[in-house]
Parts: sequence; structure tokens; C-alpha cells
Amino acid sequence: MSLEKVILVTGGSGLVGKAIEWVIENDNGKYGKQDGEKWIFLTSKDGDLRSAEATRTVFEKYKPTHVIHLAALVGGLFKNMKYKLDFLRDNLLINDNVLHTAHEHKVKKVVSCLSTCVFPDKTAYPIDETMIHNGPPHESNFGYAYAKRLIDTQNKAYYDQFGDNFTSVIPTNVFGPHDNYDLQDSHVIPGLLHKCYLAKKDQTPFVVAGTGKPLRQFIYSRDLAKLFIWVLREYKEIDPIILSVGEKDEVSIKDVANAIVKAVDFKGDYTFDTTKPDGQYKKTASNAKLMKYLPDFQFTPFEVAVKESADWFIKNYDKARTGNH
Ligand code: NAP
Ligand code: GFB
Repeated sequence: MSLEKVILVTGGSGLVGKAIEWVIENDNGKYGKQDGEKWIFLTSKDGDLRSAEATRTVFEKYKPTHVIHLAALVGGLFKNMKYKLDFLRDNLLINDNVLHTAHEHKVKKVVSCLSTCVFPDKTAYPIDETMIHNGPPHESNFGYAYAKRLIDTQNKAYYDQFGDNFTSVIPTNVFGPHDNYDLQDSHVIPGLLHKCYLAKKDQTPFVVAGTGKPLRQFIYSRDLAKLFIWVLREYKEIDPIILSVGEKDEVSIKDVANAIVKAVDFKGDYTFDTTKPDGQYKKTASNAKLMKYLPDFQFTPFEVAVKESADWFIKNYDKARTGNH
């Protein structure tokens, strides 16, 4: 059996990378590993992709035919607000090194990862793929947002000048096993899961940051993983595609806290610390383009996914990325 595809996943050890690895190894349906595919999941120990030389060394070692590019400096609202320049520079360097080295190695396809926070803050809703460059992103994460937007611009420039097949996806907020649970740097679901777990264990108050009013769409990492695999194998456009649950599945941060209290079986009270920022009020995205391609795609119900994520975190607390709490 000839090896048709060598698929390199940068950022393979993170939340999304681990979910793709799990689906490739465990899905017996159309998303699992196919004949002729070799999957390689990178960590930053394989090479710091901010370095052009280290990036070339990785590509020379694995000689990929296809790349899923996930590696990035990633974090929740509070980390983004604190390190805007690092989010801009690190991600600009990583993205330019990966895309240009993929070009030099004549990689057949690259699928990169943006985020719905790249869209303009002042916009019509629901947001769709055509609105990416229509105005400034939210103040809280402009460093990350502009670096991610430029991936779309880079993809179009490589296609325009060389015909490279470099595309991208735009997920909403992601959560699941293998997340980052650091109490300061994490996103809301892993952050609140960790806080609620500690509040139950130590019988201390469970405090949710902000007012609880902001609205978000959340996609389970294992659902996103299946969509990434479909994009790699089937999606033919250079233009990006939003990967998200529908607008009707948007929930408030208070709903998120309630789901976590239930999943962790926390019996105590919880309060809101309204001295903490809410960030962007909402970034409601349309998944109409995705639903045109995959009208029957089944998303895991939110509460089921939160429960599975909580069970994984509690079972793996000792090896999880808890920020050495
Ligand atoms: P994550 O859990 O923080 O994982 C980040 C990955 O990138 C890890 O594998 C890390 O390697 C690697 N990495 C970081 N800096 C690197 C460097 N300088 N050189 C090489 N590798 C490096 O992130 P994630 O949540 O899975 O995010 C994956 C992708 O999805 C990112 O592009 C992110 O922007 C995008 N995204 C995430 C969300 C979300 O809610 N999480 C939402 C939308 C889009 P180590 O494990 O060795 O550190
Ligand atoms: O997930 P999160 O950090 O990211 O926060 P964003 C979502 C909302 O949860 C905010 C509230 O309104 C927070 O005030 N929140 C409540 C908490 N308690 C907590 C907590 O303990 N930890 C955190 N982190 N939030 C990010 C962007 O925005 O979305 C990133 O800054 C990236 O660049 C990511 O795009 C997907 O949804 O506000």
C-alpha cells in the first residue's frame, strides 16, 4: 500500500491537536484514519516554529504532503488583554514560517486555524466568512486577531502568485479534553471547570468572572476535529469556512457556569465578580456555509460535552495543564 498522504499537524499536543489524534485513532466511521495516510502530531519540543530554521528542520525530517496548522500562542480573555504584542509577534512568526516552508516544500494542502474573535467588533449579526476584514477586532484581543486575519491574506497571496492550495477554518470557542486549565491564562470553560473543582474540593466559594451576561457559541473539540479532517480531505476553497454550532446554540456565561456546576456536582453557591472584564459581549457567527456542505453533521449536545470534559479533567487532574496550581 503506497503512502499517499503524510499529514503533519503543528500544535498536535494541544486541545484541538489531541482531539484530531483521538478521532483519527478511535473513529470507526468516515473520520477515522484512512489507508495511505500517515499522521504526525507535533509538539513545540519538535521545534520552535517562531524560528525559520527550526521550522525547515521539522519539514525536512517529516516531508509532509499535507499540513494542519494549529500551532499558536493561545489563551483566554485575560491573557490576551495582558500580552497583545506577544500574541501578535509570536503568531505572525509561526504562521509565516509554516506557510513559507510549506510553499518551499511544495506541500499539496495546508489548513490553518483562525478564530471568530478575528471578526470586526462592530458588525452586523450573524457574522459570516465575508466579513473578516471589515473593521477593527475587539480591543481585548487585537494582537491575536490581526495575526490570525493575516493568515487569510497570506493564503490568498500564495494562491494568487503560486497557485498554492492553502486554506483556513474559523472555529468559535473550543473546549474538551486536554485543554489548558491555568486559572489566569485559560479560556472560560476550562477556567471555570478548574475553579469549580477546587471550590468543591476545598469548600471555598466558586467565583465566575464578569457579569455572566456575555454570549458565546462553543464547539466540542472532538466535533471540531471531525470537521478539520473533512476540510483536509474534501474542502476545495481557498476562502475560509466558519466551523461552529448554530446561532440558536449560543449560550450565556451564566449558562456555562450552571452547566459546569451540574457536571462537577458542586453543591455550594457561586457568585459573579463584576470587577472582572466581560470582554466582547457577543460574536454570533453563522454556520450556514458549513451546513450547506454538511447538512447532517451531528454536534454533541452542550451539556453532554461539558460533562465529558469535566470527567476527563477530574480523572486526569494530575497530568492536566493546570498551571501548577
Ligand atoms: P493549545 O491547547 O494552547 O495548544 C497549542 C499548541 O501549539 C501546542 O501543541 C503547543 O505545543 C503548540 N505551540 C505553541 N507555541 C509553539 C511554538 N512556538 N512552536 C511550536 N509549537 C508551538 O491551543 P488550542 O486551543 O489547541 O488551539 C489550536 C488552534 O486553534 C490555534 O491555532 C488556536 O488559535 C485555534 N483556536 C482555538 C480556540 C480555543 O477556544 N481554544 C478557538 C478558536 C481557534 P506544546 O504543547 O509543546 O506547548
Ligand atoms: O473564554 P474567554 O476567556 O474568551 O472568556 P473570549 C469568555 C467570557 O467568560 C468572558 C468570562 O466574558 C469572561 O469574562 N469568564 C468568566 C471567564 N469566568 C471566567 C474565567 O474563569 N476565565 C475566563 N477566561 N473567562 C477569547 C479571545 O475571547 O476567545 C481569544 O480573547 C480567543 O483570542 C478565544 O479567540 C477563543 O471568548 O472572551
